[in-house]
Amino acid sequence: MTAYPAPAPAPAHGDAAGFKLLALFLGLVVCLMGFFGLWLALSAQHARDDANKAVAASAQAQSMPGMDMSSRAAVAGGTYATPSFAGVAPANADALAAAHAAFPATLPAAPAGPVAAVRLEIGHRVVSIAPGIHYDAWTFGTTAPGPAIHVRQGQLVKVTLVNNAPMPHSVDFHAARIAPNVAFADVAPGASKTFSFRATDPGVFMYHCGTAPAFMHIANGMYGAIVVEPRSLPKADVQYVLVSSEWYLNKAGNRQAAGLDVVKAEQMTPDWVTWNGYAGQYKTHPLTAMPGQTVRFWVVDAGPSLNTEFHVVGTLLNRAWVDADLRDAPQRGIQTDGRAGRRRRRLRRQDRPARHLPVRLPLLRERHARGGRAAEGGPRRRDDEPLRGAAYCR
Ligand SMILES: [Cu+2]
Repeated sequence: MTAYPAPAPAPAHGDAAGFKLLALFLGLVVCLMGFFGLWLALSAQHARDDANKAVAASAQAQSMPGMDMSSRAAVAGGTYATPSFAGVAPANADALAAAHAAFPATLPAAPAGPVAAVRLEIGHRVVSIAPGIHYDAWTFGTTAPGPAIHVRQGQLVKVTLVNNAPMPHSVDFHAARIAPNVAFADVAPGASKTFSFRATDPGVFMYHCGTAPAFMHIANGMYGAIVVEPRSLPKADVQYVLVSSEWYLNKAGNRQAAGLDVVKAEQMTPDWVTWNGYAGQYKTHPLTAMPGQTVRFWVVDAGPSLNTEFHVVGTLLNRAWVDADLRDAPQRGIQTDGRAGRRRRRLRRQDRPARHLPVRLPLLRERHARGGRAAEGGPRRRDDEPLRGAAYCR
């Protein structure tokens, strides 16, 4: 009997269809894997491009003199801003404060005639911001704040901006109604520009550098006040211009000039808060008025971030024009007001011989906001003292 191998069973019709589906599925998987691989490759290339751009941007930022971006990188890496340097003072701080030439707070005279020529030269220079404390600032003129500018309502303000700094800067006048993309455009290093605007709105306004990032340029010292005096205003015997601002230091500034700590600026935790750029200068060099005189303060909060709520200890302001719209009736009997970037004008009458203390309020909120670290009014502030103002009237 011959044995024959049993023939292999013919595949059933259903099995054949299953193989086709399997093959189709595997083909799709291969295609998808191919696309996925291509996507991964493109993503990796984009990531490399982004990383290269970030490195280039970081290198550019690092190359800006006076601007320390390293702490921002540290934050990204899980660390924080540099420690506070509030209240750092050398042993001879009192002598340094006495020897310091206080920023001139007296309102300068307005030019006569229909045109007020304003020339601002921009530079980078080391300035003193407190006794024994130095800062590598960017300035209009030679100081931070820049010079107080006084014009009369209706005058044509002709601004000449000269950039002597090694990087682009600009100027933005809040008193101007103008095309900012033209008038406030960047000026290259070594270049200059001229533009004009009509001073139609009376009040006191901030001017500042508007080059991006503007808050860093302001934090580095590029701000000032322009007073547009209306045609008729009650007489004042004494007029002062006060500009408040914050300083965010990347080092103490006592041995080597400090620069900007960007993270502190972003976190609004300044080391120093000043009137006219130097802590406590009007404590050692008081602003004065005689009994019976009317004193007018033109106050600008340059920030760049914190509010200044101006208050004179021991008296009230007879009249106050909040946000300095002098066409409105003034508020009367005001104790305090103010927000960052705003402007305001106050009038008070000195009734008797006295020492008064203008301060920034509210003290508690600012102390909490800064962890009790910010200092104003001198190098000897302890954390259990209130923040002190810088100006006195006598
Ligand atoms: Cu600038």
